[in-house]
Amino acid sequence: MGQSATARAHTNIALIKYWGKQNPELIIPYNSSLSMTLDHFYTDTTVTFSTELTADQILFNQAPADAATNIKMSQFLDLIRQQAHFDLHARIETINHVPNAAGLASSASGYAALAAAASKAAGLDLDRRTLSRLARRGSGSATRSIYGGFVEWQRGTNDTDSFAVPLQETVDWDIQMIAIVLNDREKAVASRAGMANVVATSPYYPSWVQTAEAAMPKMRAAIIKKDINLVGQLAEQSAMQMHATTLSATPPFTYFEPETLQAIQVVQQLRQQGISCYYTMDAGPNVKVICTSQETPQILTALGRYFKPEQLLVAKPGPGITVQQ
Ligand code: 2P0
Repeated sequence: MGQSATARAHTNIALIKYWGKQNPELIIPYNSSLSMTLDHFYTDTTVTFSTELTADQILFNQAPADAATNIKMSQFLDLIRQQAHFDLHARIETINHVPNAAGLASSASGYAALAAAASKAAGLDLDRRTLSRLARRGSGSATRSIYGGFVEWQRGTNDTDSFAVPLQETVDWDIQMIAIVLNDREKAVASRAGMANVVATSPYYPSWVQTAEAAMPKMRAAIIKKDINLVGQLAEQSAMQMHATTLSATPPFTYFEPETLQAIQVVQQLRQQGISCYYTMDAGPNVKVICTSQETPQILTALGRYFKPEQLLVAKPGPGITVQQ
């Protein structure tokens, strides 16, 4: 028996951030989140279940995965084996078209592609909502990478009602992001550990949950109105409110580095000159600038005074998952 399938999933950047789990095992978040899927950055994953394998084999860009990743991915495959009622091992071949250093969450596209390829290879014909729930078990942000365009992850309270829904799959207005790659040093605090520490210790955490939830209908409305300035303002607020929870944790920590503040300053100066651009940061120092394609050349010129051309990656809204057998 050798059953194979290949899936492609694109990464996404949250405009309203996911930050903190009410159920760490099932990855049920405390707050809903809203993201934009990107076109340029994606993961291709092929999964083959075979009677000839004696263990799961996992290859990233053709090199064997490290031990921790092996365990995590095998446990994820167990969820699919349980549903498919078989115990075959799998070979997983993943090619990441997400620059490793770009701070563009390859776990989002990675687990979305793995969920789609592995479930298809196992003979399960899952609809996109069920795929979104499955991807969630691998990584929270992967929940949203099943869909293209603007996507909402409705937090829910349990495994069945915590999933993403598409908000605007085809984006027919001018919005894109410039990812500024500041450095490729390994994060001192992984996002999973960072958010757990914040939930457990930050006195501001309850306020985070409340404000993030209150921002969801506002962001939804801003997207429906195709209002880049409102989308940008709300995204900036969400990012800074999320990062404030790290400073207020015990022990306190931050993902910012000096260049993060430098990039923020350039964005603020451009805005003073009348250019619509806004910043957002995730669990790392890199900054993503939300802007129009029309104004991107001017923004790239301004950023080019501080950053090299290869540090500046432009991405448009991208598509949802595709699967082939
Ligand atoms: C997000 N981040 O909404 C937020 C904003 C980072 C900051 O989702 O523990 O890799 O696997 O669920 O999804 C990054 O965390 O965490 C993330 P797990 P994940 O995009």
